[in-house]
Amino acid sequence: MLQTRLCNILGIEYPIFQGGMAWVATGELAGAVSNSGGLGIIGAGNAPADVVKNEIRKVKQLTNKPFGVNVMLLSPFVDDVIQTIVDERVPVITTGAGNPGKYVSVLQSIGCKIIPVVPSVSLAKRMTRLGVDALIAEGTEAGGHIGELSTLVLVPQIVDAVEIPVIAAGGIFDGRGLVASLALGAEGVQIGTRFICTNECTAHDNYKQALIKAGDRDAVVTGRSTGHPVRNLRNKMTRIMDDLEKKGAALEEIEEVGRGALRAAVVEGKVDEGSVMAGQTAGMIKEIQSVKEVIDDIVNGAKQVRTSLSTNRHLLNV
Ligand code: TUI
Repeated sequence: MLQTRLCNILGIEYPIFQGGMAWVATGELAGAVSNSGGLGIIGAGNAPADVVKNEIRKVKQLTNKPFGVNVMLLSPFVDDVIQTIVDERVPVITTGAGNPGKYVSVLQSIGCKIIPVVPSVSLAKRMTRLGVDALIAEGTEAGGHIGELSTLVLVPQIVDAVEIPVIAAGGIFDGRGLVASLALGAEGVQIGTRFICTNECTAHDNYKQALIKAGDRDAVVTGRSTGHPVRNLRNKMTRIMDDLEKKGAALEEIEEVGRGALRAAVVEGKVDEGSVMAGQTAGMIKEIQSVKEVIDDIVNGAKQVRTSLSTNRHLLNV
């Protein structure tokens, strides 16, 4: 009932991707999402290839279903990570923070589906010319490194500009977000933040509790002045960054505050000094659930929204 072209291309039951969040999206989380009918994605972030290989092996232990690896193209280990993905015959790769052009032919040679994240129409068009399989249009509501346009305006413009399937990302939380994305012409969604607050996610409990406590305006952007805007939960670190930016501090000084800060928050639970990357949906998270409960809630919610739209009590004359 919720099947799209994307489900057929990738061999998945529901058109729901779990965002490949650095440090957060380990094999445990990705395996659980794939087992529940979505596409689980390992976040390679800045990890060396042997660490990524270990997470891939974990997913293969947990599931026989398709899964992906997100490659952050600014990583110093990117070449080795791509080689590991090829060696391990990973079925899907998503990419962020750059252009995956030079890896396309080797990935295609093993049948790996290539799905870049794009924050603009011009990049979407450029990526399509590389022969990629689909695109993730990520709005500024997302967590981590972000673009400028909101999902509501980015998705339909990219849908109109390309022929391949588009997956909407940024600000999507439940069945309402899934149906809204389909209405914009997307054929799937990517959800990151909500999957952090699951039993299967190995992030520190302090990180999960910070998300549960967060309100609607707590996921703020730092680093606009450096040209590398990042959305994280407001805390001591974001205030230090804001102060440095206001003072006009040197780029290196501002970026130094962020170095190692994501690991500190995710692994060590340092949610005051660390970087608690999160999207604007943080305010919607109320509890920790199992991955299956999250997926079932999104799918059942989407079915309910579709029914209520077709008998819409707000549109009495339609
Ligand atoms: O990649 C993301 N979000 C991320 S990556 C990340 S890991 C990290 N942690 C700490 C420090 C540094 C990195 C955390 N959050 N989102 C996908 C995304 N990609 N958003 C925007 C883009 C993008 C930007 C420019 C994609 C392509 C692009 O192309 C520029 C070019 O070179 O053509």
